[in-house]
Amino acid sequence: MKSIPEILRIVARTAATLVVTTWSVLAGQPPAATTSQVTNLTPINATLRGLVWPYGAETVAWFEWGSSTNYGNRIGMTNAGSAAWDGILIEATLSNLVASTKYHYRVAASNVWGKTYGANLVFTAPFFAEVGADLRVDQGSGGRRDVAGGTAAWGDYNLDGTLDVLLTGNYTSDGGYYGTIFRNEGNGTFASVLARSLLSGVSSAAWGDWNNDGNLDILAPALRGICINNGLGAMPFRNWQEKENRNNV
Ligand SMILES: [Ca+2]
Ligand SMILES: [Ca+2]
Repeated sequence: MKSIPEILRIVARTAATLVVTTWSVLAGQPPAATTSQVTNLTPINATLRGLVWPYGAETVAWFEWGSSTNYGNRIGMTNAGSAAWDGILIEATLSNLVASTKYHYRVAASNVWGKTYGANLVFTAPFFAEVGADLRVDQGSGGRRDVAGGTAAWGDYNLDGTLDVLLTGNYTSDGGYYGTIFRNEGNGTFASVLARSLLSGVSSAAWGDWNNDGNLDILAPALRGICINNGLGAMPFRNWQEKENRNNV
């Protein structure tokens, strides 16, 4: 639909006053487009955002992106409608980015009157992203407790392809000893899998498959031995053995 390129001015007179009311009526023109900052930025993903004003004519919008202002890629082709005055939010998510790499992008929009590009913006895919994992101990009604003074080690104890966390230390609230495994749920969260603490004292700890059965075991000096992983699933500690270190392990 083409718009009408003119300004209407309506004049009315009452007995006492002269009233002038002005309506601006859309002139046929290309859309407006403003590139916005990316959101949900991780080492491999980023959500591109932009605002598009169709100015009353059917408009399509998309993003152009790449490692330079030559862009070279398009994503998110979207029908932005034909709103007269409202800005339309356009989003598209990039994936398979390369960490620590700088990217350029801009939003683009086109209608029957022409094409418009938003400003070029840049972002850098970070090396690391905060996943918000909470590795404190859930004490139920007592809330979560912080741990300090120990160690943390990665290891895939349940062989599901995601690294789990072995965490030791002491509670900052009362100094009590702490040691447990957090299972990596694969969605940015971790679940504590031990019914009780591994430790009877503050200790360093490390994973290692001491008996070569394919299951990672735990070495922690405070255990006075090795905690053997029998590979029995989600609550392994109940079925693990604490192997005393008396020169016969
Ligand atoms: Ca795992
Ligand atoms: Ca083992």
